[in-house]
Amino acid sequence: MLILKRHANGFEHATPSEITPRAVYEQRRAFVKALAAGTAGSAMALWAQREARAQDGTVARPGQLAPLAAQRSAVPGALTMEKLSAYKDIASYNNFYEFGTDKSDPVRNAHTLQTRPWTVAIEGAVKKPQTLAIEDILKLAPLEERIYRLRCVEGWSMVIPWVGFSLSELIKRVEPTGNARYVEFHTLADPKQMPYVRSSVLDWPYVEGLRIDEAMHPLALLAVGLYGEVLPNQNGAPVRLVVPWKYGFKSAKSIVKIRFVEKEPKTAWVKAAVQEYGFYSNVNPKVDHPRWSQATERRIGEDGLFQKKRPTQMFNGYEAQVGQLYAGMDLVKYY
Ligand SMILES: Nc1nc2c(c(=O)[nH]1)N[C@H]1C(S)=C(S)[C@@H](COP(=O)(O)O)O[C@H]1N2
Ligand SMILES: [Mo]
Repeated sequence: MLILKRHANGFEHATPSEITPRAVYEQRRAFVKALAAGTAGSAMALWAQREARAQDGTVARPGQLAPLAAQRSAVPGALTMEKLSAYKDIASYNNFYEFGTDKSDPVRNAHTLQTRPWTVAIEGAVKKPQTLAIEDILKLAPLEERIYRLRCVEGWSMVIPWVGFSLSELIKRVEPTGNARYVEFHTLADPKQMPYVRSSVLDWPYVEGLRIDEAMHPLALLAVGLYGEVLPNQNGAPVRLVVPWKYGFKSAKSIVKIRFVEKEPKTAWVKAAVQEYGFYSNVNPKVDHPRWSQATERRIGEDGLFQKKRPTQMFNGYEAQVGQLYAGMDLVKYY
């Protein structure tokens, strides 16, 4: 449980010795030993760098992914070289409305989420509908590390080292039929585990969707980890979507159902405010939100009085990879 202390400029997290479970320290020690002994592979070396940079983490961490087999991704565009956001920022500044609407709510509340047992039902227009246990999903394809920019529609961004594999790996396995033009992602909505599911902030469950060709794009990621470790609950454990060229809300957390459909899905945010949020939600500096500009963004962790806002990039910087998906489309109309 996280302890928050009052500081001059708001709340700050307690020091690691106060809150980091002993197991995490022991696991780090074992990890460093493995490195010294040379028993860690090259993928581990990458993780070592992450680990070193993550030492500033002051948020409880759920532990290593097993097996430790993540490779650097070979997917073009999947490994941005930008400075990583700190673990503590990624895991304590969250949008996960099922656990509250303040950025600091999910890290405090999401410990009630039960991530085992967990299943994902895959249904609709597919030849092989099936229900997969999380253990099977973890083995569906080799785990890869992907370092993506995440741009929230609210005007902030981070750089996050995810672990997972292309959503297309799962899609190929279930063999979509010709009627599968869109994919819907339904996330858990259990008021017993998620206090705010009783509230009416959104029409639960949180549903997101992609066009099938977007879902098949190799950059569309099913993520199961973060910084080489198990996904913290507040980041959408045990399995979530990450669509780096779209605003963050498309990246549905804690998925329980994936449905292949013919019609464009009615997504939670479109239902909540259709004049503000569209189905596509591609990051686009030229299409403003009705209440604010999308031309620039604030990088979390660089906060400060004199932080220079960064220019927001078309498709969040993934235009070379995904621009072709939208050739000839009016991106103002289809926002
Ligand atoms: N189920 C669910 N998924 C969700 C949300 C949510 O409220 N509920 N918020 C979205 C928003 S607005 C963003 S910006 C990202 C944030 O992901 P992160 O907390 O891992 O950075 O999750 C998205 N996925
Ligand atoms: Mo967001």
